[in-house]
Amino acid sequence: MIAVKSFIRQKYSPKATELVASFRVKPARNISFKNALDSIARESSIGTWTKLCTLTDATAKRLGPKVFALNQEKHSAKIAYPIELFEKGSIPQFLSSVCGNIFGMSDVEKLRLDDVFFPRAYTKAFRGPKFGINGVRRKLGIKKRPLVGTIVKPKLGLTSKEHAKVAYNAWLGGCDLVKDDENLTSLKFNAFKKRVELTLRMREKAEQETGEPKAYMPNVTAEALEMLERARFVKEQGGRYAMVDILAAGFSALQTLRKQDLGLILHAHRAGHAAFTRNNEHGISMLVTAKLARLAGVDQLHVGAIFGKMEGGKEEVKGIIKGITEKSTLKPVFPVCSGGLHPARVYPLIETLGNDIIIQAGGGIHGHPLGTIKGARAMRQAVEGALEGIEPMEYALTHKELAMALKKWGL
Ligand code: CAP
Ligand code: MG
Repeated sequence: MIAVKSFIRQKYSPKATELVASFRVKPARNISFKNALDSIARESSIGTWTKLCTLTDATAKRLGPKVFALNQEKHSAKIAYPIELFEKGSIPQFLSSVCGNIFGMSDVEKLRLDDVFFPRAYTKAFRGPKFGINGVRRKLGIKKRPLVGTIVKPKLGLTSKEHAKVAYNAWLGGCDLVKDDENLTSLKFNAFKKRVELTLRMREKAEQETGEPKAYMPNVTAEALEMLERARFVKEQGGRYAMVDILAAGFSALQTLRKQDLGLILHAHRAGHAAFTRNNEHGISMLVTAKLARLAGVDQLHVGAIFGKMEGGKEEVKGIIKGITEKSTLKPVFPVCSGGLHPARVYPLIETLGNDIIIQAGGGIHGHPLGTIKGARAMRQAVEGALEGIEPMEYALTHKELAMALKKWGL
């Protein structure tokens, strides 16, 4: 290979205006750690595989990245990129740079983007969440406790009318939020508009009967223009939320939806993320994905449930929560814990993550032996018990719906 200038620095302190990416890399055979890092830095910024007649030293100096904090044992290093390399307010352009060609280069066998630091000058150009944790709490009138939500189950198969009835039961039993499942969009047996109309009507009835604010999170995911149309329809019908499968719809469509500023709280489902986040040695971490979702402007995001059916341990989930709630020019995103949760798992979840979470259970509510209403009641009891610091077994002595849930699913 023809020698090209190295971007590696023995010592470097990134400027406050630089975007810093943390990578781990396993170089391909016959490629040194440093050469692999140089290839990554070049390809994700201003260069290519060879020395260019068209790239002046002045440009390389002004816009070139810096590779630093090398740790060969851990295979890790950081790259600082001048902010001028990034289009303000564009997630697609960021993805094409730092999450682009580099993952397919033959110089690397494995490459993992673990984390990204976005400088203030960069985050400022994004809208971020319109409501964030406090805004959502205000809308629902819930000051401190975790929010309780459900996913109408079965995932697919109910008619719009049946769907609305299940939602109603969940609200009556004590759920604050009811959402569609990720693959329920607009289907022959359950069309979007009819479902939204009927379910919102049931929401009003449930609000009147319980005296509690309730919310429905309809899944608007579709081709971008259709998705906007569906979100507008939700707004017209008096809805407060739109749910989006953010990776299926894509960040571009998500940003477009956020820019409409419809006043809807955006709930982000992350279906499909594990295709590129799960392999710890290759791909893009969920933490980075979550930070992008915050930039784009979701108000709530699935982050993992630690004790549930999906992969994702305590450290990872806590790290993601930190990434979407830490101090920034952007509002904090409400973390959503979902997937395989049931009443017995609520206590350790709250003990581990605190109160600023949304706890969702689909199977863990509609699978209750006495049905959805009692299932939702058992979940609320589990939350109440945990907030009082009473272990589920003890709380169940005086709460029969919780007792039945524990009997079915165990601790
Ligand atoms: C939960 C859920 C969510 C998962 C996805 C489901 O249902 O609706 O899609 O939470 O995982 O269909 O599995 P259950 P994550 O309560 O019945 O498991 O939140 O980790 O993205
Ligand atoms: Mg689901």
